Amino acid sequence: MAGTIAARLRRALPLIGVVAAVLLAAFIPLPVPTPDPIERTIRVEASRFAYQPGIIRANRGDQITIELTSVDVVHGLSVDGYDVELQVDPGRVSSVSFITNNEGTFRLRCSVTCGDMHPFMVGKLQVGPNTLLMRAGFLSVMLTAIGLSRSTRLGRWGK
Ligand SMILES: [Cu+2]
Repeated sequence: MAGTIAARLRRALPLIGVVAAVLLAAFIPLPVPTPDPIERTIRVEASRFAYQPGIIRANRGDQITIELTSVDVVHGLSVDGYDVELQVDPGRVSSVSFITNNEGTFRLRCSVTCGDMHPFMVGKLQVGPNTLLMRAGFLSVMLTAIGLSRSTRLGRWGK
């Protein structure tokens, strides 16, 4: 009886290892060097119906100043997840400063109805390092290690 339980456990062991590796990869705090916060000014040009640049990248804790200009009609800019909202007349500059405290990807939206495609006038604010790729790499290393340890163990039993 005890033998069958042990055998079952032994068979389940690789699966437990894989599950543990996936959980580790998903939640382990990675030794990502956190860059010192900096101040940066980004000039964003609004036109119907896009922002240029469309993606603003920052690290957590940076002080961002967005200088918004418009080349055609009145546009706005608000950032999901942040208390940021500004409007700009064509040919003028409006600016707003804020600290990127929230990590993740946030949508920029035009807050002034500026034409047919206005709802599609969006951009992105990306805050923080992208650790997804590093986590995937870590996971594949772990799985390879589990696979190797398993095959060497089987080899030993074979003798
Ligand atoms: Cu607009």
